[in-house]
Amino acid sequence: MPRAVLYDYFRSSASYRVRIALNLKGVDYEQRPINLAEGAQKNGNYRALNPQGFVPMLEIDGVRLTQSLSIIVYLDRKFREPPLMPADPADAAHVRSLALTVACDIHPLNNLRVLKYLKNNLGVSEEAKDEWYRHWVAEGLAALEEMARPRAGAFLFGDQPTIADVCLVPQLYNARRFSVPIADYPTLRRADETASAHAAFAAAHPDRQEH
Ligand SMILES: N[C@@H](CCC(=O)N[C@@H](CS)C(=O)NCC(=O)O)C(=O)O
Repeated sequence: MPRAVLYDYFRSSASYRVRIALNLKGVDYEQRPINLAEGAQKNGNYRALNPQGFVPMLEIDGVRLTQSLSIIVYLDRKFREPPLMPADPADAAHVRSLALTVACDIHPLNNLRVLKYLKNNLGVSEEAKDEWYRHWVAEGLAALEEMARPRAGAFLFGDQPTIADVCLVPQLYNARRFSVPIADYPTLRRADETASAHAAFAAAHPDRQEH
């Protein structure tokens, strides 16, 4: 019997973050795919469970959790090993700020509903929409590279994966998917490469999910 049920979508980067965290913590889970391409997130049954109509959502220990970072913090507090945040408060603030740069400043400008709104409601061309995407991703990743570099190791902070890597890897997957150049971000690429060789990250990859 799986310990948890994850409502996700294979290409959703917020879902990808939670899959990585569940794998790192060794939590057994069952997936319930919500097909974003078909608009299943807007379906009344799903909205009744999650009024925002987003994935991911996690049911675990008799509670229903939304918002990927909130879910990951729950997992980190509930399952102590391996810790996804450093113990030192200043180190933890640094790592959290790397994660939030991705989750609050890059990803929300570029997710499906924003891109759809630009195109369908504001009449923005396909070309301008792609330019919007590339602009915000490039600006965010450039800042992240500078922020992470001084304290990075094999991962974004030192040599163990943290919540910052959990957010980075899906964002770089998306960047590649939409042909955003990432050559100028050696620190981010190194962390991504290290993570890709880690079984917990590899098993969470979109290509390894059923859909
Ligand atoms: N802040 C939320 C963002 C969740 C989110 O944007 N999910 C996207 C997929 S990555 C989604 O469900 N989009 C549905 C839509 O745009 O209609 C989190 O971190 O969980």
